[in-house]
Amino acid sequence: MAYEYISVASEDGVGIITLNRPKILNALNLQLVDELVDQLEQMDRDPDIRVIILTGNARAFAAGADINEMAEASAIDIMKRNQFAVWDRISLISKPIIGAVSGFVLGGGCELMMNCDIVIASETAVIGQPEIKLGVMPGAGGTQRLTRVVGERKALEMLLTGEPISAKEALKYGLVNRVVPVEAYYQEALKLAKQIAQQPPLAVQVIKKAVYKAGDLPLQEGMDYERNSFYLLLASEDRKEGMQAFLEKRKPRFTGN
Ligand code: DAK
Repeated sequence: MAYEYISVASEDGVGIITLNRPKILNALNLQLVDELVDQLEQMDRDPDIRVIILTGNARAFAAGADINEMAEASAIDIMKRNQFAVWDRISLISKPIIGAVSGFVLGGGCELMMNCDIVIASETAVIGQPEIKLGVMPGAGGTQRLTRVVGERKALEMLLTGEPISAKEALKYGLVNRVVPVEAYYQEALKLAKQIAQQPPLAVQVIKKAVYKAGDLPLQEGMDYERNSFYLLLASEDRKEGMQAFLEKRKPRFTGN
C-alpha cells in the first residue's frame, strides 16, 4: 500500500509512524486510519521491529476525526462504513506502541493516544474530547478508555464541557507518562523505545497483554493468567540467555525466541 497520510521509518529496532496531514492538523480521515492500521500490522509482523512509536508534529498529534468527512454523512452512511472495525484492530497490536504527542490531541486524536501503551507528551499538548461541541459524543473509546484511566468525575468534566486539559494536568491523572519540553518529546520517546527494544521481545509482548488483562479479569483469574504467561516465558530461548548472561556477568543478546 502506498501511503499518502503517514510516513514510516525505523531505527535500532524501533518502527516510527508519523501522521502526516499537517495542513488540517492530522485530522483522521478514513484513508489515514486505513494506512495507519496497515502499517501497524506490518510492523507487528516484522521481526526486526520490537517497539513502535506513533507521532504527529509539534502543532498537532491529531485534532480528531476529519469533520469534513463526517459533516455530510448520515447515521446510516457512518454505520455502513463501519470505519471503526479497522480502528479496533489497533488494540490487537502485540508490540508496545509509544505515543509521542504534542499540540492538539483532540477527539479521535485523544482516542488514538489512549490506544498507545505509553505516552510521552510535550508541555504544549492540549488533550480532550470536544465532540459534545459538535453535537455528538466520542465513538472510539472516549467514554470508556478515558473513564478507566482518569476516573468517572474527571472523565465527565472533560466529556461534558468538551474543554481540553493541559499536558501537566493529564500527567496528574495518569493519562500520559511524562511531560517534557516541546523540543524534547520526540527524542524522549525514541530513547524510551530503544530501551524497551533491548528487552526480550517475547517477554515484552506477554507483559503488555497481561497488563491489559488486569483491567478485564477478576483478580484470581488475572493471577492465573499471569502465572501461565510466566510458565510460557520459562520455555523461551531468551530466558536461558537472560539467566546465563547474568551468571556470566555479560550483557544478554535477546533474539525473540
Ligand atoms: N477535521 C477537519 N479539519 C480540521 C479539524 C478536524 N477535526 N481540525 C482542524 N481542522 C482544520 C481547520 O478546518 C483548518 O483548515 P483550513 O481552514 O486551514 O482549511 C486547519 O485544520 C487549521 O485549523 P484552525 O485554523 O481551526 O486552527 P486553530 O489553531 O485556530 O484551532 C483547533 C485549532 C484544533 C482548536 C480547531 O481546529 C478545532 O477546534 N478543530 C476541531 C477539533 C475537534 O472538534 N475535534 C473532534 C472531531 S470529532 C466515530 C468514532 C469517533 C469519531 C467519529 C466517529 N464512529 C465510531 C463512527 C471521532 C470524532 C471526532 O474526533
